[in-house]
Amino acid sequence: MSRPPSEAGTWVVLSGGSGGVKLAVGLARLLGERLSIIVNTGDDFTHLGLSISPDLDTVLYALAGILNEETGWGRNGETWTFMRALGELGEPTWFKLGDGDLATHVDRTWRLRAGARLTQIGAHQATALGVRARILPMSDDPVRTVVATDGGPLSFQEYFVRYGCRPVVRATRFEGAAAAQPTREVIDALSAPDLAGIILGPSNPWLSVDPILAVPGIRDLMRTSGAPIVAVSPIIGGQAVKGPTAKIMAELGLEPDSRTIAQHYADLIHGFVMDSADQALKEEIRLDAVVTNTMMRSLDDKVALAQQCMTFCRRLSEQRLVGLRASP
Ligand code: FO1
Repeated sequence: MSRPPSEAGTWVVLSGGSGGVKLAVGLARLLGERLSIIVNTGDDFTHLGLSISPDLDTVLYALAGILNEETGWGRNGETWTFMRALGELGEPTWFKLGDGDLATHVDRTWRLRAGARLTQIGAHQATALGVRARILPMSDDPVRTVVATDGGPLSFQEYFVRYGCRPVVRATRFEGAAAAQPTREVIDALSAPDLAGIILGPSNPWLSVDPILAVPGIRDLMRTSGAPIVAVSPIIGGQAVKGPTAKIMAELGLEPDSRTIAQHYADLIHGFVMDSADQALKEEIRLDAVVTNTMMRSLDDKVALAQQCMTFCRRLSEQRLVGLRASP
């Protein structure tokens, strides 16, 4: 707990494929190579023989400035010749792979088969596309999110893309997590002597952040890092900005609001960031909380929220230093 109360140093953000990515873009603008993004790989799957890592792809494209902002996945200016030709062959077309995007998956697939680690491939692709922040898969070992629905278990991409999040969710599990190890790059990022803060991005806690926290060792590394940990709520006024977070919360019997998100992370975080629309809930959150605009429409919004999170972490560090000095 003896971190310098400063925005200098290194920072970590945990991200899935939607809100967390936007915050990562803002943080990367401010921090460049001083930012490590630990990315969920529970959504990964093998499709048509290709190793697809959707959240790594989305983070990569967003930080490289080539993300299709309309869909929130895939590359902008994409063409679809491959998908049309695939359809003509009678092959499955429910999961759309654009022509440019295809290169990312082919590159990942052949490199994995040649013995490279997912982390090394991510670093290679990030460097190739001019990204300075470190994009780190949570593990090089396979972890697969399975969504238990009323109609039976579904792999994540079947639930999310093929069935459009329509099935009613009863539980989630992360197959392979218990045997997975955090990579040495993740361990290094979370145990860096100059680590100034850890931010849980506004991604879906149940589908995107929990798989990261399920990798043995990651929670403990976060706790023992001594760095302040803050979470940003993905829920604004009872609604998810994008995706099925609020729907899943209701299906799991939870109140879809920021208070529930804060409770979900309560044993791990020191501070909570919530939207101004939820100001009325602040008193009910038993954590140090910052109320601000968390809706990230523009790059300015992303940078502003990133700055707020960093300032919040700095304040939490200062308070803890003061607390330490005051204690006998
Ligand atoms: N999401 C969709 O809703 N439909 C798609 O066809 C689709 C294709 C796709 C291809 C590559 C990739 O990296 C991501 C893709 N996504 C697609 C997004 C993705 O599957 C989900 O948004 C994430 O897994 C949730 O974070």
